[in-house]
Amino acid sequence: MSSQITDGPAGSAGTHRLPQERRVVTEIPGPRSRALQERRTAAVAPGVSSVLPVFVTDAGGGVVIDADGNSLIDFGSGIAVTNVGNANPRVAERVAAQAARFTHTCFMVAPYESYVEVCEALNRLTPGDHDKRSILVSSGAEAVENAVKIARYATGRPAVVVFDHGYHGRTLLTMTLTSKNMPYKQGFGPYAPEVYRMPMAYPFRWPGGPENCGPEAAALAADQITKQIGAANVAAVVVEPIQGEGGFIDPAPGFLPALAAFCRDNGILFIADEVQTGFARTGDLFACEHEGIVPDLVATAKGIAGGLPLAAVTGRAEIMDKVHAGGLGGTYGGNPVACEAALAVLEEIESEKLVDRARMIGDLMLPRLHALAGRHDEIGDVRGRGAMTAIELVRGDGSKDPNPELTAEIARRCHAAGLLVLTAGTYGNVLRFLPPLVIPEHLLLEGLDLIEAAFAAQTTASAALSS
Ligand code: PLZ
Repeated sequence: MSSQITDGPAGSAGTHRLPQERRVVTEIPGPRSRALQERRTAAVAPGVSSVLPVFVTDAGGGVVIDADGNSLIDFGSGIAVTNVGNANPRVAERVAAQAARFTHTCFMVAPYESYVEVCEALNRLTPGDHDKRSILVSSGAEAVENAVKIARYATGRPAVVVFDHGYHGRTLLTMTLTSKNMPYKQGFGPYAPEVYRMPMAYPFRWPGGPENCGPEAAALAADQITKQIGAANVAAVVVEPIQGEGGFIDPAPGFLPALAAFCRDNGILFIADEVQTGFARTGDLFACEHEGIVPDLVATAKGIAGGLPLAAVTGRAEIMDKVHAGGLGGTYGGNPVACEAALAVLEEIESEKLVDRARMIGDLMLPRLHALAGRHDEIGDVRGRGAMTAIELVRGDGSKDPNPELTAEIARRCHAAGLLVLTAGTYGNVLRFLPPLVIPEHLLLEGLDLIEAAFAAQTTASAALSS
C-alpha cells in the first residue's frame, strides 16, 4: 500500500478546521434532514433532485457535516468542484475580502483586474504555448455553448460533432450535445440543429475489443464525419478527455490524438470540455495533457473556483479575436467574488502540489478497486485517472449487461455507512469516486473499506436470498 500520502494538505491554514473523521450518529438521512426534506418537497420543484438528501451545515477537507451532526466522508466533491477542499481557507478569505469591497460591477459595464488575472492564468496554464485569449462565464454549460458559438463564428461552418455518452450541460444547445435522454432530454425538445453524434472509444464495450478501440473509433468517426456531414461543414468536435456523467469513460489510447489530427487536417476546431476533468482532478492540471493534446478551445468550470460559479473558454488568439466586440458576455460572467476564488484555487493547487496529490490518490485507489473487482465478478471494469476513478457494474459471470440495481444498492449501503459516493453512466451502472484532493489518507482508506464492506454485505444478502 502506498503510504506516500498521509494527512491531506490542509491548505494555507496548515490544519483542517473540521475533525477529519467519519461519524454516523443517526440513520442517514436523520430526523432533521428528513424534516427539511419535507419542507423542500413543498417548496422546491421536483425536477431538481439530490443524490443523498442530507442537508449540509458544514464541510471541509474530506468531510461533509449534516443537520443531524453526521460527518460523512466526501467522495463527491460536489461533482468534481471542491478539488481544493470545501470552504478552503484561502478561498474563503479572498471571497470574504472581495465581498466586502464590491460584489459586482458587470465586467461589460466597468472592468476589474481580477478578471484579467484569471484569464492570464488560464492562457498560461491550459495546454499549448501558443497565444491565447479567454472569456469568463458562470457555468459549464455556458462555457461549452460559448465555445461552440466562437467555433461557428471563426469557421463560418454550422455542424458540431459530439460523442456517445457525452455530457455537456442542460441549456438547449448543450442538452442537444448531451447524449443521454433520461433524465436530461426527455420531453425538452425539439433540440438544436446541426449536432451529430459519433461512437465513443469506450474500451470496455468496443465491439472489436479494447486493444483496437482507439484507432478503430477514431477511423470510424473520421469516416462518418466525411460521409455523413462533410468535413468542410464541421465547425468543431466537442469531447470530454475523460467522459464524466457518461461513466468516467477514459477514451482508448490513441483515440484523442487521432481525432485531433483529423480535425487539424480538415480545419475543424477541437474543443476540449474539461469542465469535470480540469484543475488537477485527473493527475494532470488538464486531462488533455495525458496524451499531449493541444485543443483549439478549452471549456473549464467546476474546479476552477472551489464552488463559486465561474467558468471559462480559453482558445487560440486568432480564433478568439475574430468575434466582434459585444458578441460575447453575460451579466455575471467573471463575477469579481468568483474571480478571487479562482485566483485562490490556482495558488492552492500550486502550493499544495495538488496535481501530484491527485496522482497519489489514484495510485492508492486503483489497486484496491482492481483487487475488489477480482473478488466480485459484477465489477466489469475499473477505470479513471488520479482522483477521478470509477467501477462499472454488470450482471457478472462474464456478462457485460449493465447492473444499475446493484449500483444503486451499493451506493445506498455506502450512504447509510457515511460515505458520500455518486453514480454515473448511460446505463446508471457506474460508481464514481471524486474525493477532494486534500482528503486525508485515513479517510480515503476508510472510504475504500466501506465500499468493500458494501460489496461483501451485498453478496451475503443475495446469498441469503437465494438459499
Ligand atoms: N461539461 C463535462 O461534467 C457538469 C452535471 C450535473 P454546469 N456535470 C455535472 C447535473 O446533473 O446537472 C458538466 C460536465 C461537463 C459540462 C457540464 C455542465 O456544467 O456547470 O453544470 O453547467
